Amino acid sequence: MKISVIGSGNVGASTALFLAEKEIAREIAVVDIVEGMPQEKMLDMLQAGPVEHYSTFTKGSNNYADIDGSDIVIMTAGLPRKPGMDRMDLLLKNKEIVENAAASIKKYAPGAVVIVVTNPLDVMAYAMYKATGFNNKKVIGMAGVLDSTRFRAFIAESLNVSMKDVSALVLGGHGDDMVPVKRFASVSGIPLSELLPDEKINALIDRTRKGGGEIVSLLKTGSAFYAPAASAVLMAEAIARDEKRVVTAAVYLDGEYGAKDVYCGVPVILGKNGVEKIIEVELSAEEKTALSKSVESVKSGIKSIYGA
Ligand code: TXD
Repeated sequence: MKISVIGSGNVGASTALFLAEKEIAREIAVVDIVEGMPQEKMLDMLQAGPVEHYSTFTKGSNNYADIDGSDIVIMTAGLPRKPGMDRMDLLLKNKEIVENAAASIKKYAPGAVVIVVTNPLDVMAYAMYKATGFNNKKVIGMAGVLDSTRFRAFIAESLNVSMKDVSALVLGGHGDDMVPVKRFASVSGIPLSELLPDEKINALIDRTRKGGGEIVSLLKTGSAFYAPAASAVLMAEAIARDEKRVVTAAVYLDGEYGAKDVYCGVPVILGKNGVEKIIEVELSAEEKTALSKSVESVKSGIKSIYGA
């Protein structure tokens, strides 16, 4: 198993470290355009192996040829969001970076499953799918795992219970109109509504929606990276170990949930083939409206770069 990470910035480097520590692949290649940085970070990480007890060989370079033969490619290269900058502002610049990477993935790792992290996430996943021409089941966007883990962490904190027992699902695009579904949140099977009053749940939902922005306003020089990297690694592990994990991911919709030719976050089963199945659940009228609003905003992002 070989996994490549494009981009050795905050998300890319943290992704490589989580991958190494979990020994998901024997070999990890990290490519960035900044000279010296991927080389330094991956050499440093290699040298931590004997102490941290992982046997993962990490290598950094400025050469896309080093992703050769990868089974999984995690795309993190791009510009991060700055304070006051909307995800959509990043669109054109990051599309160019995605298309650049796509050309190399096609050339050097034509059999890979690609996990896209670059923002604006759903539109960039679509751009990666279009530019690689890969089967859409093999190009998957990471956002739902992150949005859900944020919601789960806030629930655990407010109930003072273990994070491990909290389960939650956030649907929709990775934007302010994401759809955290109240009735899918539970603690060891106990519906969240039994444990917290509605207004408290609504406040946690609101904080989840603004979770990325909260971090940006604290960090000022960039956006979140530990939780995003951990979320991308969960997806890579599910694919590498064929775990059939049920998560929310941004996937290509071809009629599912009433949406067509768009990427958006819905529940899926992840395994060795990438998206093994899209799980369609019956949504309430209110949830349907929220999801279609989210789909529409991704569509307008796609339209702005691809035309009607
Ligand atoms: O939920 C999600 N999907 C996200 C997405 C959560 C957090 C961050 N999200 C997005 O990931 C963020 O908005 C950015 O678009 C990416 C990467 O975020 P990161 O915080 O890692 O940004 P950095 O630290 O600036 O790193 C980006 C690196 C940097 O080292 C650049 O030199 C490199 O990308 N870069 C490239 N590498 C290879 N090839 C090309 N063309 C290239 N262009 C820039």
